[in-house]
This record gives sequence, structure tokens and C-alpha cells, in this order.
Amino acid sequence: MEFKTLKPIFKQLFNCLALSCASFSVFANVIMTEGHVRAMPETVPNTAAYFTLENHSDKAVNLTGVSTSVAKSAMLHTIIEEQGMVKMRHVDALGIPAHGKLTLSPTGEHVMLLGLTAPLTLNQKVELQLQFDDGEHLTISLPVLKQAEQAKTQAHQHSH
Ligand SMILES: [Cu+2]
Repeated sequence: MEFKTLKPIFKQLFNCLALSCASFSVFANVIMTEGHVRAMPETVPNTAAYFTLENHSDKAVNLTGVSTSVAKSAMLHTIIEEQGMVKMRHVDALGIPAHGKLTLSPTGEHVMLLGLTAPLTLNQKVELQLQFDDGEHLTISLPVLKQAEQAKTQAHQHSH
């Protein structure tokens, strides 16, 4: 008798688990493998985010927008060299090839965080909401690190 009444509950629980697994696999098409936000002196109102995205789907996808609560605006930027001058330029989208990756780095494409609402502290986690042109969203969480620390971390990873 008691077992019978429990059955529908188990069924519901199972459906719930199956559903959350299904939605997880959709989001797993594009995943972040590493990343950080650059720590800046308190007086600097802007900073940048660098991360690597992997596209595990058969279709190329474009990163078209970023939003965050830690800054007034977040923009996709690239670095270009013009007449010996290094400049930053806003871009509308950054592409990730099918089964390929997109690497944002201090020497190239990056996410500019303009007008920080409060100074960022070391190792604080910053959440970014990424929007893609196929309608998907991905929320990533990045630690605030100094450049030197990031270099150390990368060297460590390569040695394995
Ligand atoms: Cu920039």
C-alpha cells in the first residue's frame, strides 16, 4: 500500500532528473575550459575578461553579446595594429568553429568590462552571461587574477 503511493513520486522525480539532464546537454554544446578577469588597481574603472570556449557541436556558433552585473557594460573587443599603434576595436561577434575553440587573451580578442560598479577584489568570482547567435545562453564564472598569477597557472597546466 505504501509502496504504491510512493511510485508516482519516484516517477515524478525521475522525470525531473531526465529533464534537467536534457537541458544540461543543450548547454554543453559550448563550454568554457579556462578563464579569468584581470585584476586592476582600484582607481581603474575598466578591465577585461579572457577565457576559452569550446564548441562541441557540428555547427559554427557566434558569441554575440555579454552581460554582467559587475560593470555598466560588457563589450566584445579585438586588438588591431594600425600604423605601429595597438588599438582596441569593438566587434559585433566572435566565431567559434564547429568542434573548434575560441581563445580570448590579452594579446587579442577579449571581453571589455566598462564602468565597474565596484572595484574587483583578487579571487572574487565574476559571472558573465554569454549570448550566442543560435539563441543559446551560457553563464560562466571567472576568478579575478593578476596577470602574473595567470601565467603561472598556465605554465603549471602545460607541464602536465
Ligand atoms: Cu578592450
